Amino acid sequence: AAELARAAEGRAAETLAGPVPVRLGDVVPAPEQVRPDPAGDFTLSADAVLRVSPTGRDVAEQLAGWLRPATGFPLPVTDTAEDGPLTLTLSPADVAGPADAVPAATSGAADGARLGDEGYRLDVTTGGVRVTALTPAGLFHGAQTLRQLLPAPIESPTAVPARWAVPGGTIVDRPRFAYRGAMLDVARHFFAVEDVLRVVDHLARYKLNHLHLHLTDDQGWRIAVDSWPRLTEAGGATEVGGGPGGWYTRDDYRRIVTYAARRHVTVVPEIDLPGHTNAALVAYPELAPTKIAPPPYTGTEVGFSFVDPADERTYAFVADVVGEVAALTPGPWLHLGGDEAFKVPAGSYRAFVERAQRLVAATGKTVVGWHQLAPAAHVDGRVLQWWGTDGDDPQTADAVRRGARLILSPGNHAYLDMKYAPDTPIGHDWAGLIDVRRAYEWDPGSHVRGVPAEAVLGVEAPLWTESVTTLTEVEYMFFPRLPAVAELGWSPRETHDWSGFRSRLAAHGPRWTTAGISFHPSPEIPWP
Ligand code: TNX
Repeated sequence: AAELARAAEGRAAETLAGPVPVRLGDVVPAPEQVRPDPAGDFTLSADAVLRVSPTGRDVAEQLAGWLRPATGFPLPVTDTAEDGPLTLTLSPADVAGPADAVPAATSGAADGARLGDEGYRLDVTTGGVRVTALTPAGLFHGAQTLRQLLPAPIESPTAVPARWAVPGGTIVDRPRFAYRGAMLDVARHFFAVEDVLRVVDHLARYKLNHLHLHLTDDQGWRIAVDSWPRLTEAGGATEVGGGPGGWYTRDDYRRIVTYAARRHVTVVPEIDLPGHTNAALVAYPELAPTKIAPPPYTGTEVGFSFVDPADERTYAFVADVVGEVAALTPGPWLHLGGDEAFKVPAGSYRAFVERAQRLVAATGKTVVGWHQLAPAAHVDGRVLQWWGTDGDDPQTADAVRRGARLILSPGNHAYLDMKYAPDTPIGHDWAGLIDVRRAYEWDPGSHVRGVPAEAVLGVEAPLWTESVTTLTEVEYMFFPRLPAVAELGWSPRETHDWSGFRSRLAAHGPRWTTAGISFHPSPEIPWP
């Protein structure tokens, strides 16, 4: 390893001349504040060391893990004894770090106080790089920014010669919305744990902090529930198209939530009720209104199945399921679905939802649901996920007046299962075609009439998987649209600018290629 590092250093020295390839503002999502200093460019050397205050150690280890393969540098992580805000410095071994070089006036408490739960400050001087934050999440987002400021070959899984230069200056950054997410439908097609972990990595790169897992649907039940074992044994063995399906054991699910937590991503589990439940009815016919088991379903229609809202056994089932899922879930949310229960009359639907909401509240979790839950009574903290295509939705606006907050997932902007163009080989078009510009050009703060920006918790990009069968296809639908939604969730409205975004995004193509991530080479983006 030492030999490799020396060789890499030699090559780096040869390429020391020339401008830094990345500009300080070339970050996705766009940072709140960018102050370039061309006199402050920093070049990472083979003897560089990461110094971190103790609570930031895990972030520093992750950053080192991203930078070691391509640089071939050892990048040891050492603790500093520093108190106060978390700091992570990356500088040559013989330099204390750039702290001394940063004028006190620009690193004062005023910025620090504004950083909040997820913000960070990044200072790059000739002496090194320093990331400062109030929380490990902030430090993690700052580390992701630093990763993007290194040249694209940093994504290489093996050592490559490059000048590992970082553009000089200061970034002060924090998110616009607290909730920034993506949804993966693991019910229509099942995705193995390893695939889900990789999806978490993709979210984390773009500062998305929630992964919503659509765990149950007509075609499959994907999460083990000990008190109702046939849900997975019988209900998990199918998927769209007739494949073998699959499900997560409790340990599988724990692995996912733990991996996500380390990357500051909160898992939001969805148990879709009362519709989208054919797989549950196959496993437990007593839940069916007819009390007769339906055949397993591997097609792609929606709206035909539902659990019996008139049977007490149904509520015992809901209580057991949400109780077990809540106990396995470290995050605060539990998503109850609620969409497309077309066969349930409005009155029974509403009564069912109100009981189910109370059962979730009893687990200590906060209810999330598709906006079809709107007519039901408010429960504390309730969040509706709006997936309409017409921002004139009086029922949802009324639910917001009664206390609900909104996650914005407009079908015609944020749905990643929509095709990019008529010739996109997979995906739907019921909400229209969604090219990158369409994914980017809308404002979550003012999208639904009568819903003020303060009621908007954030944005989420759902990926339904009726036609998406592999991780490669997930990536193809994610990239390059996921970063567009991420920018809507993170960046201040003032930075929103299509022409700037498309050129910043273009630079990510080579990064994805180097990292082995599939993407759709959208013709709207000026790929290098
Ligand atoms: C509608 S959006 C659904 C899903 C489908 C999706 C396909 C929503 C809450 N329900 O059941 O998979 O359309 O785009």
